Amino acid sequence: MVELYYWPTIQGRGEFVRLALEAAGVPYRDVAREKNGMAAMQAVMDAAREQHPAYAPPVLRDGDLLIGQTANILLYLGRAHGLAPRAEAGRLWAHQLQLTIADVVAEAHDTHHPISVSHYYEDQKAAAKKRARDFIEARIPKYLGYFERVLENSKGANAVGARLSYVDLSLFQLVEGLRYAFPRAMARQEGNWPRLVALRDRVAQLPAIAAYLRSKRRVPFNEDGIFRRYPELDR
Ligand SMILES: N[C@@H](CCC(=O)N[C@@H](CS)C(=O)NCC(=O)O)C(=O)O
Repeated sequence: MVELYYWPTIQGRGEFVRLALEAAGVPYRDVAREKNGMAAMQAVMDAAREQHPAYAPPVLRDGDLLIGQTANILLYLGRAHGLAPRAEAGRLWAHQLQLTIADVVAEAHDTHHPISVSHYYEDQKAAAKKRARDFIEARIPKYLGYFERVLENSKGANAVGARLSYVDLSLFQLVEGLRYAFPRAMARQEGNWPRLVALRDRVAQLPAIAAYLRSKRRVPFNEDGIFRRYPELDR
């Protein structure tokens, strides 16, 4: 069975992988959430033991393959489980969009950790306020406006090609995360991205995803993850 290794108490970047596994109906173990799971994750992260060690979770093991980097894991799952176009141009386009999602996810994270991941939020609050203000005013509209245009240009209702892909699932998660972290800013801006919001709604209603979102397998958003609700950072 496929094994996902990711921090057990947050959605984080692991959530993009969980959504793909759930949508494709792939049986998987969310190993770090099991008993003694953190020790198992530590062992996988031990570079000395693995031929292709990962720098940071999420990590996916499928048979002999150990794969790190969220977008890389999705590249693999997309091909293996029909969640991406098969032709090279479409496959690369999906990967390109996923890497852009990774960029905005990193910026969303940096709103609460603008100075360093190694320091507490409380020790970088002033910088966080500045960073969050710019993220809300300049970066969210630039990124989400881009994804809106991608949806406008795509032939179907999905981001890439006629069928659902991991990019659609990730765009759902991006909108969910930004809504959680910045509810006021998103409420103010969402009217600018009707296709993106419609895509978010369609993904939420996919039977496999709706069932997952209702289940205990979906970790709730919280203030340890990437998308954190700090009202002082919202506008
Ligand atoms: N670019 C990587 C980033 C991985 C990453 O930053 N993982 C975080 C959790 S979401 C982590 O555990 N980082 C530990 C570290 O950077 O030292 C990806 O998309 O998978």
